[in-house]
Amino acid sequence: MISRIDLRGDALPEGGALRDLLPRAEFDVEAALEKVRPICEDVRHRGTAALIEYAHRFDGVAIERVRVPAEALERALAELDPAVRAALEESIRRARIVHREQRRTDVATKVVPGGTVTERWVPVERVGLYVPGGLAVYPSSVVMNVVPAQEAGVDGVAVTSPPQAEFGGLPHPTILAACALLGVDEVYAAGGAQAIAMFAYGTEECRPVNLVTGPGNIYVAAAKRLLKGRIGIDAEAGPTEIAVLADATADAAHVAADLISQAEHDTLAAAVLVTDSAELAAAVETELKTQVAATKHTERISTALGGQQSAIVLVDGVDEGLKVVDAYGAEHLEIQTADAAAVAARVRNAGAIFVGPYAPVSLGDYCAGSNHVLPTGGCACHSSGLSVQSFLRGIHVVDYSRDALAEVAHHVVTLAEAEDLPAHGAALKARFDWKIPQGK
Ligand code: HSO
Ligand code: ZN
Repeated sequence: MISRIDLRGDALPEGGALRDLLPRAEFDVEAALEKVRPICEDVRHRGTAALIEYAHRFDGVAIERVRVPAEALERALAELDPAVRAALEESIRRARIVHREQRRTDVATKVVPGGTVTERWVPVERVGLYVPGGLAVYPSSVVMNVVPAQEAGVDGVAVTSPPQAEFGGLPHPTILAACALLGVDEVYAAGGAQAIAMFAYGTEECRPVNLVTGPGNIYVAAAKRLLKGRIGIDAEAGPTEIAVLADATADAAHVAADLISQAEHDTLAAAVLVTDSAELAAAVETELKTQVAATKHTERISTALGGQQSAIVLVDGVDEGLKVVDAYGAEHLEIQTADAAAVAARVRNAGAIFVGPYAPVSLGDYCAGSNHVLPTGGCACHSSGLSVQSFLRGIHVVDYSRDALAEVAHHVVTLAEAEDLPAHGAALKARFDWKIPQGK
């Protein structure tokens, strides 16, 4: 059911060429752009009326307003299964522990006597957090978006999630309950591209936001690409991915279970095992067969594991395996080798790294304290997952005295002239009676 790619024997190609040998799903955001453009324009011009129409067309629900009433949030929390409540509370508690430590303190650097540059960390004023609906319900994603925003000090936190026919046109009650647990009272029943447009342009019910974060389907990703600039975005999330770098010491049953766990998200989800052990590869294949047959979402998982985006990659050794996982840049990377911590320390590209036999990705999905909104599609080579930093801006505050400016003025004038921008130099000359001090 899962294909093999054999990279043993010859030396591995470098960089891009190696990346091209590795499996990856087609996720053509560009093609979805034309579909979402009219939807976003419509929301821009007709606001709530357009959202209500799209809820009918795409979600099959008749709603009268998009903002979720406070009573619905309270009711969802009151009716939440106590075990789910306890688990969510623990997830929130651990996420807060980690994200609180990510807060930044302002740094004032004295460049010269009388000349200071301070980096002031200021939270974004208003953010919109997207929580997907689709094949599963993701209250855990409410936690992963809201906690870093709150710990960053964002005042205006709004959450949106698709309306569900089953729940009278509201988002899933567990999502509403998670919002209530986190103290978020601004929640909308909107999904897809139209939800991103609501956040970007604002409607009668929702003031526009500055930044939108959170994963979604291809239309959500396309709308983020389209509206980027007007709003900030975290990333254009693609289907979820797990890569496991394992050697002969790994437990095949655990490796298979972990690959299956992320394949469960989507038929396009990617599961990639990189190993130097042909025995482990064979044992994992056997395990996959029995475990996939025994699990609930067999069909979805079989499609994901059998897709072109998933594979078992055979390599000569752990060093070669490291090259492969770096070229791949997985959203989630598990290291299941001897001396896993030392191997993990050598990884350059991954959204999050899970070290050793007792750190499965599922732990990180819910309760490790780490964030599960992570870069996909190889973006881990240039981007990070969601954190407090995602919701902050570092503003340089420049404060120079007359003497400090006088000391450097001639250099500024020289550089301005070298760039043929004499008016830049004039802004300094004007401050010194048009006579530029020659510095020390
Ligand atoms: N693995 C997903 C997050 C998730 N898993 C939510 C379960 N629920 C992307 O990191
Ligand atoms: Zn997951």
